[in-house]
Amino acid sequence: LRYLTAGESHGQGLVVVIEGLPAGLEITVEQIQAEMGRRRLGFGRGPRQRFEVDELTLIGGVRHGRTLGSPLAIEIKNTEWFRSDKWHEEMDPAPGETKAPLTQVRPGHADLAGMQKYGFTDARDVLERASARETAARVAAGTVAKALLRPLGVEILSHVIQMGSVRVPDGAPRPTPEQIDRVDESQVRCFDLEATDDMIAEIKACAKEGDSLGGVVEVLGFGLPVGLGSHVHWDRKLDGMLAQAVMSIQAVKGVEIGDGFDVAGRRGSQAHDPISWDSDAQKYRRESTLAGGTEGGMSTGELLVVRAAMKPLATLNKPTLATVDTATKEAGVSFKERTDVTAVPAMGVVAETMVALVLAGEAQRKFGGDSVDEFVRNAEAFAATL
Ligand code: EPS
Repeated sequence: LRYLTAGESHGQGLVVVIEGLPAGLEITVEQIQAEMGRRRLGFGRGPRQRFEVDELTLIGGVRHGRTLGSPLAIEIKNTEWFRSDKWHEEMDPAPGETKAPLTQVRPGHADLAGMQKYGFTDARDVLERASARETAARVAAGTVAKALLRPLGVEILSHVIQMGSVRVPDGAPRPTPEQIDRVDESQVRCFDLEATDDMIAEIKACAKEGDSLGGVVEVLGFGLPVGLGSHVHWDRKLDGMLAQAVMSIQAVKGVEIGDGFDVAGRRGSQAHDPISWDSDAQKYRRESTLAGGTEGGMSTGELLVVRAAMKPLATLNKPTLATVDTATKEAGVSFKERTDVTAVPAMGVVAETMVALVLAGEAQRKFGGDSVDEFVRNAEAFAATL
């Protein structure tokens, strides 16, 4: 499974092409829109999320609601471009130049390194593509990956476990796939009601000061087949692939599988998930989730646990971060852009997407199949051998 996104934050829109899907997968515009709507949820997001509607077109690869096995192409129009002429001059693809180059590069963004690397004199040439707007296209692709995993019995969800300094208590119950609506109904996509209130208070206090907040989300994968990924090569290890995919999300600075960092401080006798045989279910079980559902770079069939830490957004509503003007080399503060106070709840949905894309790709590698029926048949035949 391969996919590629294109498009700038304030351009005409985004495009994603997904290649390698089997035929016969049921996909509708409404299904993709619903997932993309989940990404726009969350207290602390900026004004753009309220007016941006995800207008989608399935350009190719689907006929009468089913994939054809050909590349699936999805176009997502940017509302601001099509309902006003606001960005038309600034982002015009035709030859020309901007009247207002951005040169007060923002610390913590791609601005300065990108300008140096590509030889630009306007930070907008970098930030338009570096923006997390691009994750809208990833979520569209992730919807398709989730749809492919569903007939195998795999469900993926996420919840926020930390917002700024507020953290859900250790050992608090985790949501199950039946409870995902409760997570999405929380204004911060947190399953813990008390922590939800504290997180909202933290965001309000932060917004008042024109500052921003980071946090941690936990992605859970239920019903994984045994044996996705492999121990035989470094680049086929499932935990390695998940870490790369999740780390690639804008502003993510840390990824943990299971209790990764906590386990590092324990004795070996307390750091692993004991294995037992469940004679009723006729399957092996691990009694805890310390390893996060992978051993030796392969899925064990237990609950997959992937956590992602997001830094506070580097664009502030009240710019205070010291920087330099790249044209004059004079000291100043980073320029003001319209922004969110926090995007941690949205990042959770994007992290689900990245996990789903990795798992769907690895499930296809293991089970193959040119049609969904063949893919599922092969997975069931493998499961029967266990
Ligand atoms: C973003 C800044 C904001 C966010 C945007 C990501 O956009 P704007 O500057 O246009 O107000 O709203 O996120 C999205 C548009 C989106 O769909 O998630 C940034 O700089 O990364």
